[in-house]
Amino acid sequence: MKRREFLKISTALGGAAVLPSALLSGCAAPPSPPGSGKVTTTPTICEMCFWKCAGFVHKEDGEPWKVVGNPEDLHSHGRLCTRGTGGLGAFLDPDRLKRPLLRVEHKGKQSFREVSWDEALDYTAERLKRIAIEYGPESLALFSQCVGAQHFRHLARAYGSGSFAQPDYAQCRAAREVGFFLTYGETIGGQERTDMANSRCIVLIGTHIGENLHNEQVRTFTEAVGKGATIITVDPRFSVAASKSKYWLAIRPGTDLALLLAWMHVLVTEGLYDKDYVARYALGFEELAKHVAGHTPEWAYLETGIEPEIIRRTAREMAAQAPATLVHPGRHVAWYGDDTQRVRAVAILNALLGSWGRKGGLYIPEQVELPEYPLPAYPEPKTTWQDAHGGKYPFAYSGVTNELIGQSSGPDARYKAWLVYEANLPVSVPAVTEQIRRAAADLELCVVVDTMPMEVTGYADVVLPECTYVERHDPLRNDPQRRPSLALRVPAFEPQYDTRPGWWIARELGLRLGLEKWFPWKEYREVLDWQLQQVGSSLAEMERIGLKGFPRRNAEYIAPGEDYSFPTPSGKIELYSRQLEEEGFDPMPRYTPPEDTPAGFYRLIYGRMPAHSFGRTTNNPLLFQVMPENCVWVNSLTASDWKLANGTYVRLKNQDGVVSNRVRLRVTERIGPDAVYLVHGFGHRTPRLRLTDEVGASDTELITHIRIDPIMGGTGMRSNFVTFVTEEA
Ligand SMILES: Nc1nc2c(c(=O)[nH]1)N[C@H]1C(S)=C(S)[C@@H](COP(=O)(O)OP(=O)(O)OC[C@H]3O[C@@H](n4cnc5c(=O)[nH]c(N)nc54)[C@H](O)[C@@H]3O)O[C@H]1N2
Ligand SMILES: Nc1nc2c(c(=O)[nH]1)N[C@H]1C(S)=C(S)[C@@H](COP(=O)(O)OP(=O)(O)OC[C@H]3O[C@@H](n4cnc5c(=O)[nH]c(N)nc54)[C@H](O)[C@@H]3O)O[C@H]1N2
Ligand code: SF4
Ligand SMILES: [Mo]
Repeated sequence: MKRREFLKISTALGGAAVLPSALLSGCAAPPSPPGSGKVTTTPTICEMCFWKCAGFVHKEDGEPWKVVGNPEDLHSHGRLCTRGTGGLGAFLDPDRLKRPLLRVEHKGKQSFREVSWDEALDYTAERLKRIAIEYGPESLALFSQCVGAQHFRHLARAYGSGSFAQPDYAQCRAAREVGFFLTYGETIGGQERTDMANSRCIVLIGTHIGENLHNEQVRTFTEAVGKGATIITVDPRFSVAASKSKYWLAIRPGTDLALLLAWMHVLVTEGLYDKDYVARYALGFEELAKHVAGHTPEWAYLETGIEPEIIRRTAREMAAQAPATLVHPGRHVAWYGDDTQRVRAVAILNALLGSWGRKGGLYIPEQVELPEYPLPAYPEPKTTWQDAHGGKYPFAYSGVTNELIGQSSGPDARYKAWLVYEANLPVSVPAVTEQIRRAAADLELCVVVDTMPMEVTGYADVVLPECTYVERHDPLRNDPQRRPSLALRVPAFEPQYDTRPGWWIARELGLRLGLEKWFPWKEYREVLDWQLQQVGSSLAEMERIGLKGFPRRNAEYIAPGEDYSFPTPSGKIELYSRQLEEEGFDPMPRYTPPEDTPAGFYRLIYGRMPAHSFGRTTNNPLLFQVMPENCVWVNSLTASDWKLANGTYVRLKNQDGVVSNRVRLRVTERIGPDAVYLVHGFGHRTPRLRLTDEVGASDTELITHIRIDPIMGGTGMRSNFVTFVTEEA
């Protein structure tokens, strides 16, 4: 076959685009009130985002009815968000992948052919075997996310690969984890250990809770607001959280570190920090005091645009409520390329307030001690993702997507095969369009396991359609949290069409690759039951209750005056980081101003909205109805300069000349005149997503410039500027 062309899965393969009438609001009234038939409930874990709420799928007379939260679950507190409630839309989406697809070439033209599972799996395994012989198993790169990623990580490790990467590392929260790890010896974790329900003061830096809709985060934030906590929101945009705040600090984008240093300056110079906590637990206070001495609020004003008096007043409010003051660690922190240092400043500020390990600050989470199913050790790969980094990013704890993608083409390509599970790389990893194209042309094999015909499938040789989360078993959820618990996902429905669960796909590939000793079980249920038996439960019990709580072993807070050791090299909170210094980085967070905005351009910022998760839900027929397109937020002064009217369509053009799809204008005072805002996840370009193809603008396409964090490889994505193209829009 000639070089791999980007293929859009054609509509012809998919069948008619008829939505089940029950999904269309206002259509045929149900024959009887919901719930009056025979109702069955099955435990599930929501897969509509990464938060993993436990819940139940309700069927009525065998038909899908609704998904609800499990009241025992701290992630959800019994309530699912908009997207979780729309979860059945993923199951019912008529545009789902339905059968395995194989890239074929006929008379020089490439297309996908529907094939049997045997043909797709035999083909994949045969290629993988050849690749292992010719290039070594290390030449396989795995991109995978979410709960089901474990099945494919297991397969890849048994095969002999050691190269793993995922967009929720470099494009998401990794700088936060590294920043906190360097300071406290522990990360924040996928389920933030924030004790907001008990906070009396919460500081949100960027993080836009309420639009960013992780259930427990929203619930505990709301509880704090309800109890009258002081909320301080730092955001160039008047976010939903800003609207609940006593202080909205409309910061100049990219200058947050200046504000953080000035806050520390106030706490230190006014003696408002927690002296006992710092003396007892922290190392490097003297150096910190020296470092922040020059960072006065007056200095920060020139950088941030926030008045010195407001900086002082907010610092004093934080101190007044400490240690029940939480400076929220944020989540998506891949902003400006100095993100580990900015997050380090957040970590240090929390230490000055004495809030780590304290009620109302950051509590100490625990998880269940759950044994792994006994299996032989994996082969030791000769090279791993660390070699792909080539000595860069010394504090990385996972592969950086961009590096692995970049090393998948050309004569010296490190990677010859890709296995992609639940990651839409062309949409989730900005600024690599060309590298993805080159990789796709050069790879010996590209396998994509997905539920939808997303952009990433266009680069595949083989597309393996996974059934949706309500049709499968998956690994037990065992997240570190306030009260340890295990949660289970079991299928509520048989896999529809010719789709299969991830565990089955991984196992079938494993058997064909001669890796049967790593797959001694027939059904994943056996693994789940074995694990549950070890902790005094069983699959039968969990199939009934869905979630089981376990007692904590240790306290969730550090007691006042407790002799407590932190898992850092010094055993202390490292305000001054020798670890960074030894690798040649600034031991204290040092501020560098952002670049100037070119004349006639506006900084592109982006974020979330409650109805959607990234690009994965925009075609969901239920959620599409809630929010069918995104719009671009533009300040009214900017709009009047450009003579742009609210509600009309424009295109955005970035500093490199890339032009977006048409996108509707939202003229508003809620954003300053120096930036524009887009909700991420729209602007799909794949006709097989029939509701959402070409609808709205893609922030990813406009993010052609990234700033890489030298400490851990995070890809700062907020150094892009756009202007308006108004003709024919
Ligand atoms: N509904 C919904 N909820 C989600 C998700 C989803 O897809 N949909 N995704 C989840 C995931 S994985 C993540 S990582 C989180 C992401 O959610 P967050 O961690 O909250 O994301 P951020 O990028 O921190 O926040 C975006 C906000 O930052 C502001 N901002 C832009 N530039 C700057 C700046 O220079 N300084 C400051 N202070 N603020 C700035 C924007 O105006 C916007 O309000 O959301 C999670 N929750
Ligand atoms: N431009 C830009 N880029 C970003 C962000 C941004 O705000 N702007 N946010 C970043 C952040 S914070 C994150 S966490 C990442 C998220 O990155 P991704 O997780 O890659 O984002 P999604 O668009 O949700 O893509 C998930 C893919 O999984 C598929 N999928 C959904 N459910 C299943 C399933 O059950 N099984 C299988 N096999 N596949 C499934 C979807 O169809 C889709 O192809 O993106 C990052 N990239
Ligand atoms: S926060 Fe919403 S989408 Fe995410 S897991 Fe929970 S219910 Fe599902
Ligand atoms: Mo994320």
